[in-house]
Amino acid sequence: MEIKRLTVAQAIIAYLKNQYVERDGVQNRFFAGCFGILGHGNVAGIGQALHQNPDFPYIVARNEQGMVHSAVAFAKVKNRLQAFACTSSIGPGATNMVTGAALATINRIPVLLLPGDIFATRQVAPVLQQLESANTQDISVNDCFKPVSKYWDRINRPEQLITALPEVMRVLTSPSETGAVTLSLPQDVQTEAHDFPAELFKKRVWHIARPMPDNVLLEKAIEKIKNSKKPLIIAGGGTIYSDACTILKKLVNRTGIPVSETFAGKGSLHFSEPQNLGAAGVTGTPGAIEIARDADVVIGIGTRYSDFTTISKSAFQNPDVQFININVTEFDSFKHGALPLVGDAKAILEVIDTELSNYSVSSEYDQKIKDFNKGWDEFVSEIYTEKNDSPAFQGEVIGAVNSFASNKDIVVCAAGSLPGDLHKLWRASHPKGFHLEYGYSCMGYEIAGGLGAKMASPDSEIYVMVGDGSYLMMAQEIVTAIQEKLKITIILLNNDGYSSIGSLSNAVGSEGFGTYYRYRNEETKQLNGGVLPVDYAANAASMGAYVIKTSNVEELKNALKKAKTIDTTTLIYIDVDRKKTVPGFAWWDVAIAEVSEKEAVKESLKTYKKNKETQKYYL
Ligand SMILES: Cc1ncc(C[n+]2csc(CCOP(=O)(O)OP(=O)(O)O)c2C)c(N)n1
Ligand SMILES: [Mg+2]
Repeated sequence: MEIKRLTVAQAIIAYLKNQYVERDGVQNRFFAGCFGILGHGNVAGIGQALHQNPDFPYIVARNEQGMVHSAVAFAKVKNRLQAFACTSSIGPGATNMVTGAALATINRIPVLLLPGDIFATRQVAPVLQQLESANTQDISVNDCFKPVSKYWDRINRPEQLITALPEVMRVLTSPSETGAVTLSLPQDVQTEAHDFPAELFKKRVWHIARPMPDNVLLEKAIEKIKNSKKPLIIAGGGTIYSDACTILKKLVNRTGIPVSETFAGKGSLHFSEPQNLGAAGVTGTPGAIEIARDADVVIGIGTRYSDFTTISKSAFQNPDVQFININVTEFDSFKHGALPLVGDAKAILEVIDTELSNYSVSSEYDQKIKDFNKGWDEFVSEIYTEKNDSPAFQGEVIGAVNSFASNKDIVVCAAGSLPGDLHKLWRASHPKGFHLEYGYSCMGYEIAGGLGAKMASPDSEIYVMVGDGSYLMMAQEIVTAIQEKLKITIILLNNDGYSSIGSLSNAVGSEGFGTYYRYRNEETKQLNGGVLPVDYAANAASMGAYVIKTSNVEELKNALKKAKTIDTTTLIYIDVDRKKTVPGFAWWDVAIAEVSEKEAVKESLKTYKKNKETQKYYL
């Protein structure tokens, strides 16, 4: 047997460099490179290996959580066909990645995490940053990755790599299993040499399959759709990852079946397609909400039915409603007592399209859907129409960005009041243009994510829309963007704190408590003093961004034009009105205090109990 003597770290990099994926005959290298921050837990191991492999790009990030976000955004834009590894030191460097890991797993996006770990030999224990346990030595903080990883392993002996690495690839490239994969690497083991079989480092191509479901179930599903009077498709992220958008359009244009879109699924259908009802669920359009309420057959494609999609299990009120779930993940396909079609969305829709060649919805239903599509577009136009107030209306700010963006550009967002407004309003014109991380809705994803999106799609302008709260949580990857000469355009909407949670707080009777960024008030002892003197524009400029300050939407529009001519990361600052909000059309189950001294809470509880009556189990 031919052998190659390498350290564990060198073997990992050599292996990663030679992994490829292939789908529909198109092949590419799976790993685009490695993000990292070095410390004593990886500098002599993975750090050394990266140093001697300059053809495997290494990108220094500023925060480990941020680099996982960048990696996830990259893989999301690449439809999960390409990904990054992330290396960290031990202790805080490693645990900083836990949030990123959970985010990757919840959104089903591949990322390989390589946290350094404590010495396997244990001789020097406790090493700097080691959290000791009095009842076992077989544990470290890296065990925190277990519940948030789809595959977790610790390499205590070099030869364990030989069986671990193929498992890493199996999971990362599996459309149903993918998410965060964690390979915990004790800092001594990383540097240990071993005689590896040379075959381990040969080019390997992982085929991304398009599995088909059971035939009997498929026939049953087709019968159900044929017999349905009020069908509805809910397009989730899986529609886009499977590249099923073209067949979806063909199917619905011909049959008239309406489509509503989840956060991850928005863009599955061009906004102007007559069958597009727009956003589904809590942040849904009136059309999507009404059609879901009465639907007799709901076809969920690549959706995990989060509470935002199901309006906290109250969206579907037809007593005879039945679900057909097309999902590559068995777990999701069985949700809501559905007829499960476990398999690839594109492949399944192709069969359904053929089998439904004589099916179409009634002309009355067809017209209703078209009217909803048109009516909503008019509503959006009204919101987007310039009023030019100062502070600006967030809906209008979204309108300015949406109208300026070209049909290959990407909007990135994750948390706050923006995601819901974007979900409702944004006119998505291509499947990758609406980049919302709303699985974990993690404040701080936005800028780091924008960077990853730019790496994946260099020809797109990346519009990161971020609130002041999210910006303050994690803006430091601006420096990484400057370092890599990657241009993203950040639109920072300042509304004096957490407007989304402020509205929620009002709705639960708590008067916006704890959601303003204010000085502590000497008299009330509460955080309701004057506005804090934070200068966001100066903050971004200090990291190297080109900054444009605006105070109304007209100035914002000019700033967007200017930003397009700038070739470096740019931040456009705008104040927005916290009180003027885009209307909503559904409730969301956020539990209310059952007893309280506050009248407003008691009132909220009454409405809440009424809403609760609409919730259903779908068995
Ligand atoms: C990491 C993290 N912490 C807390 C939350 C809960 N949360 C959701 S939105 C929000 C406020 C966001 O503020 P900002 O970015 O200013 O947006 P705005 O609500 O003002 O639109 C908070 C605290 C979260 N989603 N993520
Ligand atoms: Mg805010």
